[in-house]
Amino acid sequence: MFALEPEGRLLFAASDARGGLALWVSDGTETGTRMVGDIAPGARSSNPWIISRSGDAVFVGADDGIHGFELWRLSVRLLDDITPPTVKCPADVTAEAVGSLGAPVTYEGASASDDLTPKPTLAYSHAPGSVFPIGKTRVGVVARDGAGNLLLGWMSARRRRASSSRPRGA
Ligand SMILES: [Ca+2]
Repeated sequence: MFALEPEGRLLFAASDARGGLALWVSDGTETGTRMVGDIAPGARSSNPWIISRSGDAVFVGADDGIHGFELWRLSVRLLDDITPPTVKCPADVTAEAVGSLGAPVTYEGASASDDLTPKPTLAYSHAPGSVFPIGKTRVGVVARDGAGNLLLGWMSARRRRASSSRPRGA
């Protein structure tokens, strides 16, 4: 256990079926007690070990299940951030194929904003400029803030056959 003063929070390792042994924070209330991120996703345990604090940073040793036991840095300011970013997806895009194959579709990227992270990161299931097959493709957009809160948004890109390749009536 590790007391955060003057914030009046307690950091500790706890285990539940959903997150394995993970890092938790509590302000002493039920609603204020929750897992901090999930360093080792799913039920895998990250076995966190709280080392020290320096200013806004808390240093934690933890195993994400991929890279072994490593040092992680948490922002105390971001511990209170449980609100995911909002994401604004561009309008659906329709582009014309060249011939019968798919072709790159360029679209304006999404934008995200967050209550505490100035620039949330954005990741796409199909990046702008990817080759899309003919037909409608759903594009997932994930916005992530500095505290690891995620929001998934969707947009669509439709690639239709080039008009000159459409079969004409006999
Ligand atoms: Ca946030």
